[in-house]
Amino acid sequence: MVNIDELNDRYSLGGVVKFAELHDKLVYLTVANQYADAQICLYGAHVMSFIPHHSEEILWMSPKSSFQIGQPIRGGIPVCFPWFGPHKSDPAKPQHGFGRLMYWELTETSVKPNGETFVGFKLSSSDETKAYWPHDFCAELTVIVGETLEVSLKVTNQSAEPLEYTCALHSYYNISAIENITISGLQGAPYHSQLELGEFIQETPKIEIRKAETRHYHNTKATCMIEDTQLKRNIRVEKAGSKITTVWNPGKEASAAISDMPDDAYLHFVCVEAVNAFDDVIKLAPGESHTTSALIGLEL
Ligand code: TA6
Repeated sequence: MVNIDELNDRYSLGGVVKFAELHDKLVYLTVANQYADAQICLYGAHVMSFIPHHSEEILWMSPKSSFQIGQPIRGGIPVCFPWFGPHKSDPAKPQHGFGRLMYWELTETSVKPNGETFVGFKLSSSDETKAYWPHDFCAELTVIVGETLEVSLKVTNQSAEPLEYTCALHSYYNISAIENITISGLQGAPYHSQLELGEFIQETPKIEIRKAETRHYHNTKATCMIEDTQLKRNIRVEKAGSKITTVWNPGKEASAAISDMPDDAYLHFVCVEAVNAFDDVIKLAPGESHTTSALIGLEL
């Protein structure tokens, strides 16, 4: 199990990185450096908070998140791996894979020469992962906390056979209100929606969300901007190693039906996710790796 004293002895970095228990249940670490404050839970290697100095919280965290082992954390940046959405053949397996339902091993905390904080995690195949997915793999999740937040998921195939996986950095962004924001960067991109039949093209330069939306934009590596007229800030979401961008807001009815978020949660967050899935499934030969990253910051 994860021991806070041992973690503090081995991985705390002066006042910069410290470990604590969240609601007496899960172990997390706090980062406080010259650029920002952040919180990362070791369960799921889950970034829960990122507050650049002189700004408000960038990520949305549900006040009703259960923070229980066996349940995903609601909000922040869930790491969906090794599948995105429902399992393709076994509905009994957990939605969005098992990566967000396990403790990841902490491998490194360090200070970069420019004062940014680096945090590294690893999830290796084990009997527990093989109960869900038969492959030998190593997944490494790294987080760099600076003026921007960089999150990268590198997966290496350690088996003798090829493997396939899908994944997402399922970021929830904190917004003043859904009617105050637009998302730009996806104009011209084809998308399919989970809620409407058909294939579509993003015609307008700015997406406005006025109802439940689960849109999967294809063949796009574009940087997106979440413009918030009330908070007077633009969140810039850059990505690499991903050709799908998912935009999700549950809308009123689904928000009320999801037990670990408030009924009106749909007003307060939007997800813009770096995804590999659909026509962007990752196929790895033995020994091969792939990295999916998101770089999140404020555009001044
Ligand atoms: O990324 C969008 C999505 O797959 C939606 O379909 C929605 O269900 C959401 O993720 C949240 O999934 P979760 O399993 O965390 O409730």
